[in-house]
Amino acid sequence: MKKSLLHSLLPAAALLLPLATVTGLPSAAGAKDLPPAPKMTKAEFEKAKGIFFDLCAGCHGKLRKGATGPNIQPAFTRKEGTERLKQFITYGSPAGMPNWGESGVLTPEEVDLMARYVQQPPPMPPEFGLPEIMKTYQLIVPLDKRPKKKMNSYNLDNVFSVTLRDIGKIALIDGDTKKIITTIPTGFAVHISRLSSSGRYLYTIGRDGWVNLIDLWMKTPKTVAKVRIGLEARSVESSKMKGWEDKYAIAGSYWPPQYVVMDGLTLKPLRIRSTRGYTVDTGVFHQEPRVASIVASHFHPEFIVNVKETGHVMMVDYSDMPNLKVTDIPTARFLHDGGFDSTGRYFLVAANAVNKIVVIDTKDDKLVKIVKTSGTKPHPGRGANIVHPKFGPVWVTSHIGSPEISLIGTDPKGHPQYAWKEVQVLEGPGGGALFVKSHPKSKHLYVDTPLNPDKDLSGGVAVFNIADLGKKEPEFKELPIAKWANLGKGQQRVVQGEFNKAGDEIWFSVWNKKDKPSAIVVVDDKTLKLKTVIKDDRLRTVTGKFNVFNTRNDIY
Ligand code: DHE
Repeated sequence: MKKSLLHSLLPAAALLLPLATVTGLPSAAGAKDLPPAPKMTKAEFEKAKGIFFDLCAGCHGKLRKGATGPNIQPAFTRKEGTERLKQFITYGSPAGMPNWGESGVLTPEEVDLMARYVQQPPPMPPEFGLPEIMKTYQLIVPLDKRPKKKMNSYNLDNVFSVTLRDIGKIALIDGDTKKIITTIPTGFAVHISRLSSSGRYLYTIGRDGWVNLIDLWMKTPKTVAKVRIGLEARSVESSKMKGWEDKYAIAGSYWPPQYVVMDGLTLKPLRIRSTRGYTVDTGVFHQEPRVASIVASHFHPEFIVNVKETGHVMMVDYSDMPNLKVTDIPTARFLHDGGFDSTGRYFLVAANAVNKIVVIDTKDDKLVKIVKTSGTKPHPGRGANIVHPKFGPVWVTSHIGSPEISLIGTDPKGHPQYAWKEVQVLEGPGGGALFVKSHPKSKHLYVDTPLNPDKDLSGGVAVFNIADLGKKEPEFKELPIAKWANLGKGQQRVVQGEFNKAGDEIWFSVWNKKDKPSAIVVVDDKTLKLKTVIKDDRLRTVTGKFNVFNTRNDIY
């Protein structure tokens, strides 16, 4: 199948918006001569503030200065006016703004509310430092009360931690039997799960900043410690360097902009650091440089902390906790998500608003290259590592705002002529792509498009045969994942493929609204046929899935 451009699928209303709004470039001048903010009652303002936190702050920032999404401070929004903002909120945009109204997430009244809210000055959220964090800290099961050996018979390396986004839980699913082991209450809208290096402990981070530490050795795994490290967060990681396995954990927050290093076995906060500072290019002070992805180095006792709005990559050395050393690598602004190359030495992270991939050498602690991609807003998740028939080992990213899939050479020794270059651009099914996935044993590259407004595209997955990538215009096959799940009416979004430990099956979430069950579709990687659908009333708003073995070993 050939690509169908996202632009041709969008309602005219979204395309009528000024280019600047769609691309995220500021279009408005100063605040003077602006129309006044539309009226809102106090109750309306409070309701809208909650919706903004749940749906909008992630892309636009709490202070609305923009990152993945454009600046929507009153200087810009009041120029657009309520009616145009309503169209935008209803239909979304080609640059990745979801169609909140059209997809039924927001009612027409809520769309109107939000259009008026974003024209009011943004409220300043409170700080949340160590005293506030310590008040939330709970060591539920101390170390000496935990099992001395594994108390269950699960094949832990093939367990999946599954985000049940809007019900504030995760589900642990046995990858061998496909049965739910248990569901565990966590922070609201867990964003990711990460594993300790040994595979015994699971860390989750809620959008509301709660970190849960779950002991997988218990008869039925449960939370043994928890702490709230900020008011809004997306990332958590555990130390992976040899000799430091399971020793420390780190979590970064969007608000306040800070990261907290914790004891890996108890979550006791040890150090807290602000990320407020200056942008790498313009040198302007930023009040809200949010912590995006965090990974753990395999070469040094370091966490790699990516600061979004200012574009700094911080190599946080945890070997001497009282004298925490940080190597600051200036890169490009709006760092978001990323992952390692197949050797685990190079970390590739998307500076998504400027269409760039930043490559960090975690052995030499240096910036290697900043690679421009051909698409709009690269969004790799952790990316996918495949061996290309011509270019050798490459790392892959999809794009939120356009159909291009970029392949970047990652083998400076074996294929130096291709290293750190965009060596190929594949035409995917459309924009709205979030995650690519492969596995060292797989012959396929999978690309989802959950944010595409077209129901078939948001409900399907494109698969490229890696052997075909040497051809002139490689074509992809589309798998109708949402149809296979057969969840009934509505626009379900198929999101984030995740392989099992053996690398012979890939799981996709079919993300439904909260009042209806979601499902997980398991595909046989060899035949690309449906293997099974995991359905259960407990599976609500299923999004991310994290296989224990692949996550703890950075296999993707
Ligand atoms: Fe994510 C990873 C931030 C929206 C599902 N997401 C990440 C990471 C960041 C991030 C910083 C990398 C964490 C790391 O590796 O340490 N995500 C954001 C946002 O700011 C954004 C754009 C808006 C928001 O309000 O949160 C956003 N993300 C979403 C979703 O809407 C998704 C699809 C559903 C959901 O659960 O919220 C979603 N994000 C994910 C998933 C990962 C992720 C599943 C991990 C992918 C992986 O394979 O590691």
